[in-house]
Amino acid sequence: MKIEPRVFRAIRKADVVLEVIDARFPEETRSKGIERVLGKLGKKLIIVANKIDLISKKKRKKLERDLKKKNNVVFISTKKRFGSALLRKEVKRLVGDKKATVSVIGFPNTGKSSLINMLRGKKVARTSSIAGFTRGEQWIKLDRNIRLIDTPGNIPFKTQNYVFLALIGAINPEEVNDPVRVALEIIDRLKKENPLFLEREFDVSTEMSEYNILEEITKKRGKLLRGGELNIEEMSRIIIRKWQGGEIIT
Ligand SMILES: Nc1nc2c(ncn2[C@@H]2O[C@H](COP(=O)(O)OP(=O)(O)OP(=O)(O)O)[C@@H](O)[C@H]2O)c(=O)[nH]1
Ligand SMILES: [Mg+2]
Repeated sequence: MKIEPRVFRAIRKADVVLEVIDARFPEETRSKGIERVLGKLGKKLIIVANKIDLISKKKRKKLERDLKKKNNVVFISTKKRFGSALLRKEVKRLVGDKKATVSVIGFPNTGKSSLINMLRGKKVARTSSIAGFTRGEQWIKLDRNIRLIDTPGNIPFKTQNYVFLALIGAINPEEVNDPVRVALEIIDRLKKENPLFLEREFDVSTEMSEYNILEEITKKRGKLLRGGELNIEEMSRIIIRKWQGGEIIT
């Protein structure tokens, strides 16, 4: 298992590693390879499932059951400023009153910088919706005994799957080559997991195919090309923007 040098540096110094994952993509945003290495090095791991404001209670409960079987897990939403105390408590539970170094790792855009900001209680690390934003390494004192390292979000994704990369926010809506495919994926998820949201937000019936739903939304929002044809592509980018902006809950 080849680990990014900066990630490895952070891991090497840490007693406890916080692996930030996106609660909407718990499997895809975990690095089991790195988790195994942590185990071998005797480091403690806490999986920090972030962005729980973007999933339903039901999904969260299920995820909680699945993850808690084998791992230390804390559910947070840096956006709602939820989970800070729980996380500190979990770190304390693992290290007691000893001096400890904590580091944060994770795939791009999972919310590593946002988490550090939340723990510190004020904005100390910059956040950005653009993947790979954090460059320098920072040390932050969490309390008397615990210090925290901010590592850049570079557990690099291995996948080239642009639909997934767009959903995770690693590609900007303007740069997605086939926005329609991504929008259809979002509609598909909503249809399966939160049809009520789809109906309410976009005022469409969920009985149709994903493509028909997308056409209907485009019509309802009046996104037309010059000749009067539906501008499905523009509507798709709007939907992707909403998804990445955290306005869509599944
Ligand atoms: N809805 C929601 N959005 C969040 C949450 N936490 C972070 N975000 C958003 O996710 C995006 C990425 O957050 P960052 O904190 O910059 O993520 P990062 O892991 O440091 O990203 P890189 O440094 O680019 O790898 C930003 O647009 C945040 O506003 C959350 O709990 N809920
Ligand atoms: Mg960052």
